[in-house]
Amino acid sequence: MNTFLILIVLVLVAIAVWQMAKIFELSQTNSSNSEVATDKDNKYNGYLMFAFLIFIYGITIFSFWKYSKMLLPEAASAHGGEYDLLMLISFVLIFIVQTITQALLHYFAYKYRGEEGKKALYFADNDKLEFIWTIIPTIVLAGLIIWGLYTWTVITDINDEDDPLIVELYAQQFNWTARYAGDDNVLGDSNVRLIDIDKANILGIDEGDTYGSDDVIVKELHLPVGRKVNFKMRSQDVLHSAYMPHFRAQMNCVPGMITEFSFTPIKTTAEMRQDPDVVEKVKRTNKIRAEKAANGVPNSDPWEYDYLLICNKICGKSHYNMQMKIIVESEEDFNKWLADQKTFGQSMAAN
Ligand SMILES: [Cu+2]
Repeated sequence: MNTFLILIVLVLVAIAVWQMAKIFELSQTNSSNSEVATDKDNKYNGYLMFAFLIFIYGITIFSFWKYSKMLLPEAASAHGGEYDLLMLISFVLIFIVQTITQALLHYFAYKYRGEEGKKALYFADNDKLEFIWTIIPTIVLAGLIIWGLYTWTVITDINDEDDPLIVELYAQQFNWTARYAGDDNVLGDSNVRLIDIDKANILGIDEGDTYGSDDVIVKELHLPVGRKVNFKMRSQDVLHSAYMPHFRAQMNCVPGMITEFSFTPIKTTAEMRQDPDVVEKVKRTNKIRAEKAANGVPNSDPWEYDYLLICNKICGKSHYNMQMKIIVESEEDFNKWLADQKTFGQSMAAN
């Protein structure tokens, strides 16, 4: 704190000295007014414009080269492909327009730099120019927006067609719990007021509701590949967001209401681990981990890729670690796994 105060005082003193020097300079009536730019200054600044253009192009190329590998691998959900295409087209358009307009902007700043005797041409308006720069962006943006709205409508259309699997995602500071609807595929009623930790009723399921007795509560999300899943999100405390980046899925979890999202996983965890991008990422990560392990840093064992459900709303101090593993497997493996889990009715009877 002391260092900070001293720093502020030093900065303020420096500003005061600078201001006083300026006042002194202005008070000298016979000076040659060196504040007005000469042709040489303007030319110099014109070249600096080009230097800046090269700098932003350079940093763009560098970012592509260095960070492209950080992007998510190919989408693992049925709707993910179209979502990614929309994103890609938007980025490509922005990239092209940005590259051209930046070049023009900096070139004209150089070309029409201040020069002795040069006077700006004045005209009030130019219908043709205004028409072009209004119509082209209107058509392009309208196309993107209409396509985006259509995609959004398709992705967020939650319906019960094709016999979806019903899964509840329950968020609380700072973990996730999943609940399967059981044999009847209907979730039992629930309410936070019914939460009874002593009886392990952590989700507040209504014991009197017969739909709830076959529900299955788990801490690891398993999904059958190729089957549509309808998620119903709840939150116990604050705003959370269920984010499943590999499936291009995200939905806020809001206390007091049920929100929904639906998608069909199309790649099993085993298949995703074979994806060239994922293989590369695992290799890179494990190289760093091996170096850390060699230096005795704890928790540096080799990492194996898994799908994740993470929280995407800053919900408190352990938000960063609010995650749940997702395993996508064959329908057969999934059914076997689910049959091994205890139902809500069974665990209530046991308590
Ligand atoms: Cu959270």
